[in-house]
Amino acid sequence: MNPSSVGRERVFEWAREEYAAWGVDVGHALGLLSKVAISLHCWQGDDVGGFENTGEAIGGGLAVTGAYPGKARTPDELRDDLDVAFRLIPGKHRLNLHASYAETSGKAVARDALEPAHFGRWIDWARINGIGLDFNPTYFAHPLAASGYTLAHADAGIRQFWIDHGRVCRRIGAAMGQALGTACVTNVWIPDGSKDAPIDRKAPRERLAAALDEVFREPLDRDHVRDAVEGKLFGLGSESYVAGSHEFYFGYAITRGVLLCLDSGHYHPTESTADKISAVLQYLSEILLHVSRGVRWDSDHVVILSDETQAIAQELVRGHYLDRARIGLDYFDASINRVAAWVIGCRAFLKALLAALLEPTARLRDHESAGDLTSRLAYLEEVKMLPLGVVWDHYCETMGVPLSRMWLDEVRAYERDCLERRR
Ligand code: RNT
Ligand code: ZN
Repeated sequence: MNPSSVGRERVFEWAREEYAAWGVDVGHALGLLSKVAISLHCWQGDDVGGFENTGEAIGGGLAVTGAYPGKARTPDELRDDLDVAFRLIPGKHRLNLHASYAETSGKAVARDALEPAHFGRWIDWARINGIGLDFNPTYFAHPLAASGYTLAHADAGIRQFWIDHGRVCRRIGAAMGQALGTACVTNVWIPDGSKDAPIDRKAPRERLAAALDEVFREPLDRDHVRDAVEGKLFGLGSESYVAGSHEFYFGYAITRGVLLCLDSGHYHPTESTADKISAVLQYLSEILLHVSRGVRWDSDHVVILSDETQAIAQELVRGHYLDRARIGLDYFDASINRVAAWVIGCRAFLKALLAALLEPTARLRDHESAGDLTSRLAYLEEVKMLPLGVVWDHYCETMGVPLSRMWLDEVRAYERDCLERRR
């Protein structure tokens, strides 16, 4: 032990006692935190580009802004970048892939003809690194999505193409889950909607429900693949109507027994995603979270330790929901170093979880049930001053990742040695 780590050790002992005085067991909290897997979204690494090289615009109402140099241009570069990010995040996490990240050896493979073999290198990489995979069919950046409609399209042929895409993606998800021994969440998000107010809100939703039933028809082992559906309020170009709205998918998930994905950028800005967790989990066995940060709209800013992020983590912990929620990140910022963006967002959500795990929840709840709302508020505010950062540093050190400040030096070194050469 060097002198500074001896100092840190003492400070940690003091912090442990501070928490103990509030009835909180720091060791127990850290044990729980180390079991949480966050699914890192591959698409932060290349601005949602994927590797189909069709020259197709991203579309689907998704927009990536910024021109920071060094984005991954090939699957190998993306994996290199992910290796760096994973080394700087404490714990064992997962990778969330999109179908458009298939590796087809230079051959054009239609999205309805994708196979597990096209993700073989991703699966090998995940196995070597002990990382679980999650998956998503890609319903954007494609000529047959250019109208803004996919699974809810009025044309039966186009609808069928996208149904078949969904089907092959579930099989790919199942192959990933089976190969890695951990169920792959395969999440369906489609952009379908319209810029201006439609006369017919009903028919696209009827078509969507029927198309989803086709996508999910084949029975697959839940130990290999878990289906999820993700709704949204609006997108660029679908400001007035989105077929797959929150209500649509909430009902769909309940009646079909699939996971509901709550993306924290997908609601009215004053609506709380955190508040929805205990509501929807009354009726669903599991949910998927896309932790994101909307700034004025679904802007997909990098996740930070905001009140909203903390509220989500608090709900997961207070409700004992950590084993009923699969957690993924979903944002894309091309204005900063993309590897740093992964690390910042993932570390921020882990900090939020740590804060929630270190909350003296039982005590606060006792005050609440006794009707002592003064103590509840007073102590909630005092708890904010507890030495969270000391415990976080200790956690990073014991998990073998750089402490606060230091991780960015590694990203900078990687930027100098690798990313800058990509110009
Ligand atoms: C879009 C959804 C969706 C996408 C990814 C790329 O609004 O949030 O999850 O961000 O599939
Ligand atoms: Zn999302």
